[in-house]
Amino acid sequence: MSRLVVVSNRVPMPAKDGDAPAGGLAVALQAALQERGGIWMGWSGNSSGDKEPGPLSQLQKGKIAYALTDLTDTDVEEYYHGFANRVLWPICHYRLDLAEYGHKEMAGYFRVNRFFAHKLAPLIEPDDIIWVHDYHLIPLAAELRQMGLKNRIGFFLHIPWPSADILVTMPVHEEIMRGLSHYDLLGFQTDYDLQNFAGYLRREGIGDDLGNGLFDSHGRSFRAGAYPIGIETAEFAELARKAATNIMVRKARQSVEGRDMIIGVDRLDYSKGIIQRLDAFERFINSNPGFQNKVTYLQITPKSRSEVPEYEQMQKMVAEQAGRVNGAVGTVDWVPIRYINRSIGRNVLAGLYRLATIGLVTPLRDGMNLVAKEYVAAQDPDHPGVLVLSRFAGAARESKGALLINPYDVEGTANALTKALTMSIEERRERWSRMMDHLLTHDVSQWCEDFLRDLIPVARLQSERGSLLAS
Ligand code: ADQ
Repeated sequence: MSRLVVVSNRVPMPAKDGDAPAGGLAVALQAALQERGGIWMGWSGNSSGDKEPGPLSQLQKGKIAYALTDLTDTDVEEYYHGFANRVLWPICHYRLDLAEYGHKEMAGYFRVNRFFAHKLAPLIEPDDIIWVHDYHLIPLAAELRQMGLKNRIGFFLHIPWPSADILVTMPVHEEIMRGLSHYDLLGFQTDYDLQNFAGYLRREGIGDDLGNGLFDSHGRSFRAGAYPIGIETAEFAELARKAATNIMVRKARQSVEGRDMIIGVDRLDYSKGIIQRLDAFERFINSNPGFQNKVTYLQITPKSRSEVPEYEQMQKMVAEQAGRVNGAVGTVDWVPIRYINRSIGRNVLAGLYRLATIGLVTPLRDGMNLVAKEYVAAQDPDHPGVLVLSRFAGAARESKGALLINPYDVEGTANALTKALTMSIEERRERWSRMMDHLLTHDVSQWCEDFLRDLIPVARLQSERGSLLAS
């Protein structure tokens, strides 16, 4: 069986005993790596200052070798903060206004990808299957090809892929698209992202959509498809069921004191629509005075990327907005919004989702949004809550039982909250089971299997199956 080599900007290191369970993606990829044996390579998250990083630090755990490299201060600034987070992230989330182009940063991005390729190449064997993750590493395959590697290389993009109109505003859009053509399989979250990719090739006249997921561009043929990522549905549902006895969950239940709870869980990021959501909650209370003192909205938002100025500013804005709404609509015995600004263990999170009557997930743009799926998986089948979900999240394509909203339409979102809170239990159950059935069959292990099945050549898969059957 071919080994699997996973490359991602950050690498989730194996959990020590007693740690909170890892997220679904890490678990699924670790399982695939454990089955085939292989390597997970990426940045350690540390800087080597102004000195060149030393050799890879390697840790063998079962059949998986974790291989990490440091980066210099300049690399971190240009590749990670500069280009990945201040150009690709805003562009892919349709925020042209926030993209900051600098030639140094663009050059740094390509340079660090070359550096990763040079660190990785000596570890690769001819039969290895390589799976690269996310927007930090788009040029990696081109760099590996440049060094003569002929392996199958796949790429999965976790964030949205924008339309051609947006993408061409990025000065290096041609190099980025050329980079993508060096993969054998490109995976997007939804068919909209795939259509955007195909639309660019057509519009710029640099490639052909040959049908059946086959594309031709820059003299290479490759496949591209939509592979919507899932969560570890059954395990997460079990975690939520067991969390009822967790002390923090019990305290949370006491503190809502019979009120309905609305929950929002997001990394602090401008793409998540947190400000619009707080506005919608305020509008909902103002238009429905009968709900005063009857609902508690819990927003859990750990800091992220706080070294980037826009994120620091957002942190202030969200805290101020929550305080302002509490001041405007709260009463002496009711704090409408509870705002928690840190990370929470996965089992407590699962229990809190289960307590909430509404999962409020309103990104302005999101590749998939796993919070929406986790909220559904955590519900009590007899008393499920309602998912209120932005139509601009990739998850909206699959969540047939959700109340879909447009997060820019504050009044529309407020109306959806009223509808959710007054929905009959029969309708809630019917909507929930439609979503849960889908999530159980389309979980993260299935996602991983689907992607690898399409990446590994059919002939090799058949011989692997043959040898598995024979053994
Ligand atoms: P993210 O933008 O990070 O991921 P999302 O899919 O919502 O967004 O995943 C966030 C994860 O972090 C969830 O598993 C959630 O439980 C966890 N989380 C959030 N807040 C937390 C808190 N306070 N405490 C603990 N855990 C918290 C990117 C893309 C998404 C895509 C994923 C996976 O932007 O669109 O769905 O990758 O492909």
